[in-house]
Amino acid sequence: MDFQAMLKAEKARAKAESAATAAAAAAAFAGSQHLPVFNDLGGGIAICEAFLTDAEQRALTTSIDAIPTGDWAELTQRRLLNLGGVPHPSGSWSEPLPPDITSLCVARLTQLSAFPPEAPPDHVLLNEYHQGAGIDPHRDGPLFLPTAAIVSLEGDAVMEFFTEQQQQQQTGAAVASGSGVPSAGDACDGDDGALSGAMAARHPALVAVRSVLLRAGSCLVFRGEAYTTLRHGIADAAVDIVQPHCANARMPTALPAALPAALPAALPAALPAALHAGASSPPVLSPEPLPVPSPGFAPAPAPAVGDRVARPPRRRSLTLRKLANVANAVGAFEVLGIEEEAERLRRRAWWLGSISEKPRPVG
Ligand SMILES: O=C(O)CCC(=O)C(=O)O
Repeated sequence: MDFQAMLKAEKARAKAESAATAAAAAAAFAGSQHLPVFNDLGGGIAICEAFLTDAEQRALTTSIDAIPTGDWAELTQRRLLNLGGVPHPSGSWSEPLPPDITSLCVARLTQLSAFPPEAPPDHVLLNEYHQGAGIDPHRDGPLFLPTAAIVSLEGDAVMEFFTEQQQQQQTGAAVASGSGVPSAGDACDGDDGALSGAMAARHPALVAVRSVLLRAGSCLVFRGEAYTTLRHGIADAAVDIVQPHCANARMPTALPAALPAALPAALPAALPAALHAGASSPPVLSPEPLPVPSPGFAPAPAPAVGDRVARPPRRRSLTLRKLANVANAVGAFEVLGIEEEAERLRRRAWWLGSISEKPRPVG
């Protein structure tokens, strides 16, 4: 019996089944009267708590599982996969996105006005974290237009947005000492706080100004200065503790009303109008559970400040963006010539070298 062939056939069957689920879900979504909503968290940051149903998350997980291992870039904390091509400063080489990501994520993001229909995201960075691993504070940079959407799969984590101390003092909207908003290192710590302390020591000039709990199935969008000026990152932690500056947490009645001022005043509320629906002065801390849009898209209850949220054994996220400059659009089934393939590999090697996290040592 040829077990390799059986395994391959089983993977292909599972992939076809999840693609069919994704297509059916996308069709149902397109015809739905009750769409999920993005909640504006202020400062160019918004979250859709229930962007994907459980069945849609499972469908995406199955198709990600079917991706050959060799395509991934193995780093110390996580592994990464470019879908949609290789970003590069002298022009990216784009490729079509997998159909289930297009139908479940890209179409939905434009339908919910997170991206304009004429400029949908065309690139996905797939992150897969080892348990308790995070990602250092960083900016996504100019290879993409300044809007990012992060879809979380398989478990929860807290994302922090950071400013530099000096910049924060200049805007006059600093997180005042004693305001209750912790520094970068306190923002989401593990069981004993030691890990977050290590993060603070590595980045003494950064201060966390806002955090967002990313639940499995949610989609975070940030744009404008939240993309170009702030850094974002996830602490290494077994457990996240929801802090007072967590923008999608319930506000305990005892908290001072001044907390929303934590984000620098200069940040524009730059999200498209649809993301601002009903929020002329967007609430930063939501006192009520978030609205329930439709069956299948019911978000989990909003976390409360102080809640402990365990990280999953493995967390995946899809970062969807639009490439700023495409030099070569490679077709889905196009076979590259030797020279072209060598150039694609050179660009991929550059991309790999541009990631600050080190590749995992071989062996
Ligand atoms: O995994 C996440 O939620 C964050 C990913 C991220 O920051 C990135 O891809 O730039």
